[in-house]
Amino acid sequence: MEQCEPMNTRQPAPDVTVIVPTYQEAESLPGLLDRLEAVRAGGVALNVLIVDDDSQDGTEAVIAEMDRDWVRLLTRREDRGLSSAVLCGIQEATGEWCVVMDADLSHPPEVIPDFLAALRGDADFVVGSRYVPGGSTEDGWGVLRWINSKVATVMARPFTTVRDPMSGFLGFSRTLIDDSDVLDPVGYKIGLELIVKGECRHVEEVPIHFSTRRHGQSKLSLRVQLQYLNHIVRLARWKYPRLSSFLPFAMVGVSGIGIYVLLLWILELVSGGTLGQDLQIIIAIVGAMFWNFTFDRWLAFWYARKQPFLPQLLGFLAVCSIPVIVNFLITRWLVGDDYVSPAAGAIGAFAGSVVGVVFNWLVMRSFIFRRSESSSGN
Ligand SMILES: Nc1nc2c(ncn2[C@@H]2O[C@H](COP(=O)(O)OP(=O)(O)OP(=O)(O)O)[C@@H](O)[C@H]2O)c(=O)[nH]1
Ligand SMILES: [Mg+2]
Repeated sequence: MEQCEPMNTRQPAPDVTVIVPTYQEAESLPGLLDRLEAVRAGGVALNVLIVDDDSQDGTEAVIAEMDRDWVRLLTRREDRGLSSAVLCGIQEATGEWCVVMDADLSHPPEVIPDFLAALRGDADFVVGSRYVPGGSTEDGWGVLRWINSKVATVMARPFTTVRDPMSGFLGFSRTLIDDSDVLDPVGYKIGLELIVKGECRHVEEVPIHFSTRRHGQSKLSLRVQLQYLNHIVRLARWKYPRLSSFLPFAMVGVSGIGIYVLLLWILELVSGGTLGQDLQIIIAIVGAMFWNFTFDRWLAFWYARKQPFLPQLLGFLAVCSIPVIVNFLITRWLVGDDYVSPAAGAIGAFAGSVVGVVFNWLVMRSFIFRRSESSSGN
């Protein structure tokens, strides 16, 4: 995790630290702080930690001018990014509980007492939710943004049943994550990361009305959306390591059949049979094996990518040779005397793959692509 600059002063521990990541939100901050002040006046002992990525838009002046001793500004001059800003805020928080919210007034601070009530009950995580009864989204979301949010929500389904896992309005205990090294979010969805890696069992959703921002600009770019895909893959590898290895392995195996058949077809077309059947089959098999090796190493055995290449390649070829021999013999038997038909190749490869997929995966995982101490989970 990235480091952040330490705070200068410390106040007596409040019940809750409200962490507000900001980038160029100077215009929104006075309104947000006024509303948080009203929540304090209602009896919630909270302090606020604004984690700003050196916006240079007057944020520092706004905070200085408002001069609230329960508000701290933490300016990160080198690190960047929403998730790391939130992690930095958690590290520096002093309250027993943390609430994370956007600065742009999309999230109503008035529900913070409901968050606390849930956390003091049996919730181990609270989400401000648009998609539970009583929750809503301000009109004006374009179709694209709506579809985007729904698709992203569906993709989070294998990890949590929370209705609004994309929410950035979160509440949890400051000590939810003992070992912050386990956290490795990319992009925006720090909530999903905390719920999954904090192994939260009881996530409560507090309904909110999600308002459209009035000031400043959205930082939700296409790049951020692509990072979400990467984040989902990382979470899958963390939560379901075997399945996340076996499924790509099987899929690469199927694609290898396609490559094998394609190569047989191209060789037959180009050579017009002059290469000889055996050579044609061998070239196609070797081509498909290299294809599978490359993609298996990248997708199925990602954790061993940094280990030496050559022993992995040789081990891979050795293990593959068993189903490959099955494939060769079946193709050879089906092709008849002179013509290597792609259909024969497909049947041979299919039989070889069925024999090989589970056997190969188990052997390779145990002997060729082993997890080392330093293997990254992602
Ligand atoms: N520190 C920090 N804060 C960020 C960064 N990117 C976004 N934020 C803040 O994170 C919060 C959420 O970002 P938004 O741009 O509002 O994203 P959004 O809510 O999905 O999009 P809109 O509804 O259009 O506002 C806001 O308070 C931003 O200022 C960043 O790189 N660093
Ligand atoms: Mg926003």
